Amino acid sequence: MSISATDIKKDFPIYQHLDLVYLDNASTTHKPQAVLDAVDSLYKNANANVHRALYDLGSKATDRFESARNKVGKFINSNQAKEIVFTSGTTESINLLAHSIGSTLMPGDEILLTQMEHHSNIVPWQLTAKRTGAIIKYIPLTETGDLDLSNPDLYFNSNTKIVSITHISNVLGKINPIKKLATLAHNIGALFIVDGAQGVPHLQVNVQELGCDFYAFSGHKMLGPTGIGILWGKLDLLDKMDPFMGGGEMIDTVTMESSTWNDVPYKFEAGTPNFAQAVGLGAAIDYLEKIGMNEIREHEHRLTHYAFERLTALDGLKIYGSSDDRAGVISFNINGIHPQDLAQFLNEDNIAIRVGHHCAQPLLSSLGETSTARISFYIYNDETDVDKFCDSLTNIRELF
Ligand code: C6P
Repeated sequence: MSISATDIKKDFPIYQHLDLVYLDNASTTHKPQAVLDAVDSLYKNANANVHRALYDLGSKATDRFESARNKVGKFINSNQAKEIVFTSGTTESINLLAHSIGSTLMPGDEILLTQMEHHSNIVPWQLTAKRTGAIIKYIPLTETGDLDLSNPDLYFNSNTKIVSITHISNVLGKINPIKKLATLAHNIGALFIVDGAQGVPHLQVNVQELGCDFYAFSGHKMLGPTGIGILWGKLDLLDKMDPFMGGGEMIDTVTMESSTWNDVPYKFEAGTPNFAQAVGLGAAIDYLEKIGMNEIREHEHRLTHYAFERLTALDGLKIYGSSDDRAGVISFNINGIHPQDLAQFLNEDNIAIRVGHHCAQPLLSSLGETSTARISFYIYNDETDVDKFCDSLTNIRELF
């Protein structure tokens, strides 16, 4: 069944009191009442520290927290719930990997990234490279904004130990060929990590079918609360890894001299976890599953196609990247209008878009830009939003 954005908007309190055209979903998404209720109910009815409190409230909180872990595991088809590590977001998930598997690298080992990565999938590896003497290489892009895989031997070689690539570019919206990249990485014995910040919210992700070793994503980009994210990893790999942070719950024993570690996933969850936010993420997954991830993909695909048609009809407007293999993200510039000015004028019409470098400066440099405007869709957007946005663009252009 196709999605009715008008009906969906009724589930989101923000649309009840704001007349808003929100086109900044790659940045963060709004929350349906069901997610707000789940967090509220946790605090009202089951608030106690998880895995520590030996009284009824503690059991209730732990049950809800672990049930959220189960839901996340099923949602991405993890083998077992233990493979789901709660973090604060994609950024922390990738830092965990860069710290933990990064510390096994030797001078001259190679880390392979791409030119379309978000800073969260560049900077942690730069810190690792600085610590270990490893070298970072980048797969470049073609003119259409796709990864240039015409000569993979240039990048995938026997020195490559880690390959870490975004599922979907947050600037170009390009959906990368993850299965193919996983095979290229595994053929040379490298670990394969996917930055799924823009993937899980918009596609039916099946980590086993994708063939990756690790997959990282954030709750707030998929209707969930801020402060909660996921690192999924294959159990045997997680088992072998050292912890990232030290503190409560991640240990088995502690003496004054040394410590031993708790089992996965707790080994990676030092301190009190964001359990209320995890429960909120569980509710977000329930909400998304009720709609259906394939329906969501279909809805965004149709909307993106429509926006492409309307935008390409405007003179002087340049869209970055071709329309093929694209999720609901479009970056563009208009001749003679700085993106910052554009955002301000659109804001006067209650239209929210993101402008700037989108935390992807190397990508922007490769496009020859320092800033672009970007629109990105989710389930509550429809053609009316695109029309209001394009009409406003046309008016702004006339002003300039
Ligand atoms: N991109 C955007 O407007 P966090 O902040 O940890 O939830 O996600 C980081 C991140 C990692 N990878 C990709 C591909 C991303 O798009 C993001 C977040 C937002 O594009 C905020 S900069």
